[in-house]
Amino acid sequence: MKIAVVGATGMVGQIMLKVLEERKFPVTELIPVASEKSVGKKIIFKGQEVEIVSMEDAINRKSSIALFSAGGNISLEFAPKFAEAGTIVIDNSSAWRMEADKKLVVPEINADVLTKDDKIIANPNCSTIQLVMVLHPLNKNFGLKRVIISTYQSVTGTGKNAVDQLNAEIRGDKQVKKVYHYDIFKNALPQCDVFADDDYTKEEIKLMTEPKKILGDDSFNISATAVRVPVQGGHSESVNIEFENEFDLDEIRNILSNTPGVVVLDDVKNNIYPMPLYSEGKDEVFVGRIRRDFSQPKTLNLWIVADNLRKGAATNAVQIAEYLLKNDLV
Ligand code: 11C
Repeated sequence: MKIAVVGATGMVGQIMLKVLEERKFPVTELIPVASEKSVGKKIIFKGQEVEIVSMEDAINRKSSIALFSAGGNISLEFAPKFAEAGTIVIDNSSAWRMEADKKLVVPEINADVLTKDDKIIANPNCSTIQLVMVLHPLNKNFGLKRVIISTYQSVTGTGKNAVDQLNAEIRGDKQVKKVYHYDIFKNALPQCDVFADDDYTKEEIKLMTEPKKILGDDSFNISATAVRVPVQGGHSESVNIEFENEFDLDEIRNILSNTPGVVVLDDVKNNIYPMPLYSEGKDEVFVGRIRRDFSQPKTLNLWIVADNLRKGAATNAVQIAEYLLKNDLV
């Protein structure tokens, strides 16, 4: 299958290539696309050099699928052109996620909404994906009433320049161009992305809207605070969940342990819980610190960690492509 990767030199694009390779996706021809200054340069895929091409070139080469991770504006301009040429776009930006006629997909949860008519498919925000992987099985069993989420997000979510800023600050190098308004080393910034409506950031708004669309359920309330921390890979989330129905903690652990893609790491006697440092490079969503909130009935606290560039972006996109292939939708 001919596959284009748009944004092939970016942090997520690079992981997309790695994940396609690791999961042995049947790529017969890879078409890497990057900005004009990279056209003609080579990337390595399956041990071979492959030349980076321009957007126009890639559209004309009519790949079956294009994995996009080049930012919202590029997606808005070019995804429809790929789609017109007969290519199915799986888009990692926020451009199409909340459009009523576009599907927002986490394959383990709602891949069954996909049909042959879907030409632009949206990949959710990284912090949303790891959250819904845990919310979905709990919603099915106990009914969500209210979710309060606070995130601890790694600098890789912002991109390479943010990783450079953190590393420069660790080295004590003052010359680096700052991506954030403040130092990130030794700090915690209660701002991920820009401020939007009602003093919430765009990241918080994504966390409050995307889960309802993916779960196909807008009957529950959700409130978010997103914080950037000096972590280099892996987002963490503290989540407080009030259910409609009573639950049993062992049942919760059992349900999550049996959820494909979720790994329970919860043994506090032995100091076992998920941490971003150990989630890096892994495709699973890790959950721990599972405990009852004694301040009100039917309420649970837990802690969710995942590699934001993998399950939060590249792996989820490749899993959507795998689903399309397996179900004859491409
Ligand atoms: C962050 N979640 O960590 C963002 C990065 O809408 O796909 C991904 C932004 C998005 O800042």
